[in-house]
Amino acid sequence: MTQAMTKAPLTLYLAAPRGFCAGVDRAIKIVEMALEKWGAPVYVRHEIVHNKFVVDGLRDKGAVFVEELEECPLDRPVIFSAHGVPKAVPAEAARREMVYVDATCPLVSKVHIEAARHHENGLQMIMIGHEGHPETIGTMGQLPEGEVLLVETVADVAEVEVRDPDKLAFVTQTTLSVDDTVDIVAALRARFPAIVGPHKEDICYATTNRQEAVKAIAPDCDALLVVGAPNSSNSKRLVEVARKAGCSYAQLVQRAEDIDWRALEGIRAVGVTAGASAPEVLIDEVVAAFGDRFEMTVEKVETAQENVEFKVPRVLRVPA
Ligand code: 10D
Ligand code: SF4
Repeated sequence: MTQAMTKAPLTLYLAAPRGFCAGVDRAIKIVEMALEKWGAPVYVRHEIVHNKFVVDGLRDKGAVFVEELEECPLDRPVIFSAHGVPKAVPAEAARREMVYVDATCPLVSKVHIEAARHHENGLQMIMIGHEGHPETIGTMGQLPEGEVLLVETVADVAEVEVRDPDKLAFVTQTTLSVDDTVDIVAALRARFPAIVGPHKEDICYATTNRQEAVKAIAPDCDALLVVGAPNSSNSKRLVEVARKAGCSYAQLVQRAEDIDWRALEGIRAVGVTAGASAPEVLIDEVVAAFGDRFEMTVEKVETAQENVEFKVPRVLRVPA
């Protein structure tokens, strides 16, 4: 006689906002519209956003992903990723007379402009960001080599050697942990009382909202999964935020196949969210995988509503 398997009950807290932000949405549209306008291949410098599923989908449509401008032929359009590029990159594309479209998120470009303005006003720049991340490279690359000092931690603030403590300004990466950044900014202001900067930091609305939503669900979750890629800064921060907010088992998963079901045995409540570069279909896939294994009740927990939209560059809005 076969025994009917009964599924264990599970509450799945679905965080909102989660997933795509306005900058990611715009960047993907830029590649799609460029393919429509110019046909394939269209080159993209760096992953347009940090998500393999998105990148693979665009590659299937004719996008070619490269890391350096030098890898692009002169006679095909090139798109710069949402994370931003050093000033030298569009300058070189223009020198080579290439057609290029900048998909840098307008909220990242805003930080570029801030950095340039402070520099013109004679202030030395400090950037709070993660070393080697393309956004950090892009923002630091708005000013001449060596002009921007990078700090990653409170400990770095104590070490940083500045030209003149009275002539300083700071900017930040847009995808940092809000809480960690409060401490770093406080350390900067304590050591350099004259430092000029944004009111708080340059973390964007999408990063802030996704972290807030995670904080709202994490204390009630036995486990929390963040749909996102291992190279996605904002997604990795969501895992850290979940752990700090009281959910010790918080993991990044790219897709349902990455879920470690053995580690989830016996859980009663799981949280699901997604980084700003993770498409909703992947979140649906993860939720459905829980539905297959548990008697699942989904509870949406919404801590903010978003209605931000960015236009694509004009060149793509006019016919070829
Ligand atoms: O690594 P990341 O969080 O900066 O980038 P991702 O592509 O995952 O998400 C979009 C965020 C951007 C483009 C930086 F603001
Ligand atoms: Fe723009 Fe923020 Fe999205 Fe980055 S995470 S692309 S800054 S909206």
